[in-house]
Amino acid sequence: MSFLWGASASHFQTEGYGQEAELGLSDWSNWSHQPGNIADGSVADKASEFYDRFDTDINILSSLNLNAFRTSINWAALLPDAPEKGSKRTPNPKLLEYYKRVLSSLQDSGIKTFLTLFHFALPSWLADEGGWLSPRAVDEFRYFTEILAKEIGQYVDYWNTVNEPMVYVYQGYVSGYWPPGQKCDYFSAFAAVRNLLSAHAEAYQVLKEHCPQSPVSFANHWRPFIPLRAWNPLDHMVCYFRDRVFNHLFPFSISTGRFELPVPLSHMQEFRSLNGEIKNLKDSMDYLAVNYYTREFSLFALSWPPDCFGRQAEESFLKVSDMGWEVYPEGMYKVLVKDIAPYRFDANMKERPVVITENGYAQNFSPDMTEGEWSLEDHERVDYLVSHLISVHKAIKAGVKVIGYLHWSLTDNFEWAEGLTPRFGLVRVNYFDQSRSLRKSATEYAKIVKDNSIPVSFQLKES
Ligand code: IFM
Repeated sequence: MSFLWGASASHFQTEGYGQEAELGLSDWSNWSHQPGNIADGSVADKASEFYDRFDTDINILSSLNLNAFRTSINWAALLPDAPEKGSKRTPNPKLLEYYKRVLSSLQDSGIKTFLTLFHFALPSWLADEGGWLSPRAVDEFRYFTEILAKEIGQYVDYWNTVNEPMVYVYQGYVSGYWPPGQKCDYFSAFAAVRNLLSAHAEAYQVLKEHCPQSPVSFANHWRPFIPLRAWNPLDHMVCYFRDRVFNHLFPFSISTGRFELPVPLSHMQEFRSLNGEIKNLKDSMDYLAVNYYTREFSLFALSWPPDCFGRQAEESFLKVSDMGWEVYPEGMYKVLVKDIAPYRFDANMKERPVVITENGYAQNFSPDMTEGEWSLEDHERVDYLVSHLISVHKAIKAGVKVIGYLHWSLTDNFEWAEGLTPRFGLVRVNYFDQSRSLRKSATEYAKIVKDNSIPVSFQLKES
């Protein structure tokens, strides 16, 4: 099989499904319409109009020589109603038809499909009754997965059950920047993680039953945590703790089949009730889906009671993107060679292939920008892309079985609480008329993909 070169996206950030905002179908559509929740005041009602323009975007993928694409399914619009006791609902036929058209045109263009089932947006009715804390969430997710497996399973090459579960719970229950907007609610955060693990395990079973040929995983956001003060043992402790929770809690639970909070949480009465085995969880991961962007300096923060999560340092030491994220390609190598090492082999010692399912660089440009050359000469993104690909290549040479790289993102899109301003696209979107323009990063990426190698000039620059 040739290397998978692709791009990644998600439905809410790109789709612009008309009725979603109009009828308030998802928690994110409602949240983004409440004043103050989105930094630049924008909404995702139209986003990059993938719903109406997927043909154009698939043609762009092909023109860039890409052979893989990842997106997600709009759960909220597919199954907008709460289940009545005992009865099952029919999925929105128009939307199902749309996904069939998207996925089959990708296949017809020779593009492998990666499909994410939960990428941060919940049906409103489920969010209203507690989201991932609702006792119905896991069953509903299983039902949703079953519909997709039966209806569109034939078009999906790789499944991702859940995207970045720890980012999701952190933003929703600790920072409060995302729905449900709770701050420092650690118990709910970990209870949601437990239910997300159960949901993943159920979905894995369903997909194995209906689509046994397609590998299933979840996408983990990996972020190396670095002690701000190398001499300070408390900063080291904070980093150790953040790493155990943010990077490892989900994959470690999958490899053991148990949910175990790290010390000291596991000694606390309230949290202890969450620990324990999760049905069907053990080893439910066929490949490793790695999202990597940056590293994070952390430090111990004085507080009572002591906060074992510490806090993120404000300092940065390298060039940063407009998200404030340091450009640290060495981190990609570290993640691939060291951090994911405990999960590279399944219980039968079969090696799991690795796919970089996200990696990208943002630059801020107001959503009001229209015609002109702005942002097209994106040398910073080219440097980011190439330096990270060099790290991926080094990891392959070191023996890691990386089979694909999907850049985040194909087009500019809606960056959650930051709105439409951060532009992650290889392809610029002019939100005024939705026209697409290739950035320099797109054409450079297309050349790399065509040659299946990084030009020597870039490699020399790196060494
Ligand atoms: O845009 C997000 C995506 O939805 C999940 N991973 C990180 C990206 C950039 O923040």
